[in-house]
Amino acid sequence: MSRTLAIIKPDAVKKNLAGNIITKITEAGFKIKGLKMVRLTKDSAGGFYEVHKERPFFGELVEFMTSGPCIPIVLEKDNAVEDYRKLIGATDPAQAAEGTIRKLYAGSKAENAVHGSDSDENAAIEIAHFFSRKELLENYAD
Ligand code: 3AN
Repeated sequence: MSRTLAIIKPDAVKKNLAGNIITKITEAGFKIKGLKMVRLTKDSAGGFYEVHKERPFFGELVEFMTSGPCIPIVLEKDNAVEDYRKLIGATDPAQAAEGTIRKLYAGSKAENAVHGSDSDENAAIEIAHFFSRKELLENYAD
C-alpha cells in the first residue's frame, strides 16, 4: 500500500464538484485516510508550490490556490501516486484523456480542478503540509 495527496482545488469546490470528484476517486479503489477543507494563506500556498517559485505562473498559481477553500485528501492504494495521476489526467485538460477527472471537470491549465503528488517522496512532504501525524494515526484505527 502507498499514499498520495489529492487536493480538490478552489475552482472545483466553487463549482460544487467535490462530491463528484470524491466519487470518481473512491470508485477507482482509493481509500480516504484523511480529508479536510482549508483556506490556504499566501505563505502556505507558496510553500506548497515552492518547486514552481521561479516559473512565470507562480504568482497566478498562489492567487488561485488562495481564492477560496480547497479540500486536501490523503489517499491510499497500491501504486497510489501513479494510479491517481492516471485518474486525474494531464495538467492541461485539453490534453487529458477521456474519462479523467481533469477532462470532466477542469476549466484550464491553471484552474485544473485537482492536484496529485508526482512521487512517493513528494507525497510524504505534501501530506505533512496539511495533516499532522496524530490526525493520520487516528484515521488508521480502522
Ligand atoms: P500537475 O498539477 O499536473 O502536477 P505541475 O506540477 O506542472 O502540474 O503544475 C502545478 C500546478 O501549476 C498545476 N496544477 C496548475 O494549477 C499550475 N500550472 C501548471 N502549468 C501552468 C501554466 N502553464 N499556466 C498556469 N498555471 C499552470
